[in-house]
Amino acid sequence: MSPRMMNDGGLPPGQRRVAGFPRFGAHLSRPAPAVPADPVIELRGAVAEASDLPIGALSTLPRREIAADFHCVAGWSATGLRWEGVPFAEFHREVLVPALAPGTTVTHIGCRGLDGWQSVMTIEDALEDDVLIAQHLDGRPLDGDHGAPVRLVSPRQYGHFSVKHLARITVLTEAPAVTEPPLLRSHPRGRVWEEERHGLVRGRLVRPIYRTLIGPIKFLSARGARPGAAVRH
Ligand SMILES: Nc1nc2c(c(=O)[nH]1)N[C@H]1C(S)=C(S)[C@@H](COP(=O)(O)O)O[C@H]1N2
Ligand SMILES: [Mo]
Repeated sequence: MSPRMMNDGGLPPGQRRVAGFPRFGAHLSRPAPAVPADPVIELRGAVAEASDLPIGALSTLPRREIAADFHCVAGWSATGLRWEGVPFAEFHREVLVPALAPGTTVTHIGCRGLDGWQSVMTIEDALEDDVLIAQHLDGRPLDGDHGAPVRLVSPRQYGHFSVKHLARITVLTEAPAVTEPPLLRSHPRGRVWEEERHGLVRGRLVRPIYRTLIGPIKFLSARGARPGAAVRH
């Protein structure tokens, strides 16, 4: 086992441990999106036919629990989280592959949350064995702050790949067009141990800039959090 797998307290380059697991992201001061009465994951893109998979169907798939640290690209890390859910690789094998249009070679997977947040992963990163469609965190069903009803968790990539409130998976056969302006361009893989923080600038050079964002974003995100949820120590 390599030292990085032992999770012996060593964090990836440029990361600092935070207490608990802050709610963080674009939702800022908005509360979490309402969970629909009958939540589904929409399957779109290079599938033979678009379809909506009821979240309940996940219970027919193999499940797994992992312990992992969570690393935001801005520089904070929450450590020792326990996620439980369906490995994305199982979902891919059991649900996505059978649904593909004939002759399709999948290169990327797009994910979208109920709040509109999106990410795109290479299929290689999506199929790592610790990528989950998670339904539980630390033994409890996911709450609104951390992605109810289900979220993606990809511990080897910066947090923005781990789409909360997962509502749509889009199967892609080529890399999506880059739409972000150069300064805001995220790295297409965002692997934490390689410090792939930014699409154009070396990770360690953007560290100080990203770090200045942690305070304000954490503050704003906490304003939309569940009452009393604030900090988990
Ligand atoms: N749907 C959705 N997913 C999201 C975000 C978001 O705003 N909305 N923020 C991302 C970012 S930048 C991070 S660091 C993590 C934060 O997860 P947490 O709020 O559970 O700590 O979620 C990621 N996934
Ligand atoms: Mo993040």
